[in-house]
Amino acid sequence: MNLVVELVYILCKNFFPVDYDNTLILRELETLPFFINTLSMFVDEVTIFVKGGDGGDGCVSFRREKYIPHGGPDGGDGGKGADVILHVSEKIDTLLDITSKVKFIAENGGSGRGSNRNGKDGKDLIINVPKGTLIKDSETGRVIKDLKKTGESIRIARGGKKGRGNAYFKSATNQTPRFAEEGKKGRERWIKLELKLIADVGIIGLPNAGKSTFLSQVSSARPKIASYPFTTLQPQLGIVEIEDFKRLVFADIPGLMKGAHSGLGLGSTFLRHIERTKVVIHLIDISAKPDPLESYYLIRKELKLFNPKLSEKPEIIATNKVDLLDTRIYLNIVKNLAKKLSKPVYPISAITGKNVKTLIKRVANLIDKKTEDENSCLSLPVGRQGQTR
Ligand SMILES: Nc1nc2c(ncn2[C@@H]2O[C@H](COP(=O)(O)OP(=O)(O)OP(=O)(O)O)[C@@H](O)[C@H]2O)c(=O)[nH]1
Ligand SMILES: [Mg+2]
Repeated sequence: MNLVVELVYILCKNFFPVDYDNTLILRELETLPFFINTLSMFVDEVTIFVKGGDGGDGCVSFRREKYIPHGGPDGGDGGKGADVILHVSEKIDTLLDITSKVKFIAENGGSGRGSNRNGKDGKDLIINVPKGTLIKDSETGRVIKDLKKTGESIRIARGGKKGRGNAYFKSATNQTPRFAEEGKKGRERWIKLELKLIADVGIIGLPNAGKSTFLSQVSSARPKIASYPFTTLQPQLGIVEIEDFKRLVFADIPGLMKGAHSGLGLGSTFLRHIERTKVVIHLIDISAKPDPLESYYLIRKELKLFNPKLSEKPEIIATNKVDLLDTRIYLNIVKNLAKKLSKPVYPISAITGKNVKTLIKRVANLIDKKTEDENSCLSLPVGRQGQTR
């Protein structure tokens, strides 16, 4: 797929031979429906139809046997319609398996029969989903459930109730009921499943900032790296080993651009992935245009517009590619940036690994501190004894 992007990019580059501008080319690319189609192939969101099985009908039947006159009602009950259940399985990492079909319909209950034979209950339909799946009602957008833990289940479409057979309705006043209940219809609904990656750290920045290079430097992940923007088309995860056998999951998020919050570029599709990260590393290409301060604010604005909470997330700012500049020059830029932002700025080179370890340590400390803070909040004596929330 990256090959396609590469080709389209090269074509566009030739189309704008003089002083071409990456952003301009990317805007043009977005107008190509073909391009958009290829980009939307990543499955982190899927809409499906789920329907519980219908309850089986009850049966109207009377015992008819030789030499037994007036055999009573013996119509059995129908079986219960099966439920559709979403279950968090540790064996699944993506929603890809669910894309094989759109409709998930659970088994109907069997119909009741004579001689008091009840219909069979439908067998529940279990759909396995990965941890971190958010279930929404696709029509209203309402969040139905956030499946965060492995082994968690939710009945998403209840099967219909069984219909009772006429034997059930026999009473002193009605010895021969000639009616039975129909089974109830199973519940049906359209739902949207969204997969949120649960990473500890999100690496964000403009396209080409060096996010994938950084991930490959700190973990054994091998995302594609190239000198054209939007090389990374879907979030890449990497596990970073920290001292004391600790591990953190880093997510390299596809490049963000101006307008990302409203769907421009790839970023908005993936911004939701950083909603759950504990910390973000904001990577800025020190050698590129716009200048570091401007590109910093550009991304911050997008985060805020997408979800103000995202912009409140603890952030570590790092200027990348310092190997391209003279030490005196890059230190000057970093100093000025830190002063203007009143925040520490880490000068790093993802390619050479310069200062990368220091940055990782800082990330680990910040996460430790955050976890400590959260734990101390949880242990506050609130409510009844033993109740922490
Ligand atoms: N000199 C130098 N080049 C770097 C450094 N980090 C990344 N690059 C180069 O910058 C280009 C883009 O790097 P990527 O890691 O693909 O950038 P990205 O941020 O993942 O880009 P997208 O996936 O398109 O958003 C590549 O040509 C890298 O080799 C660095 O520290 N120094
Ligand atoms: Mg990348």
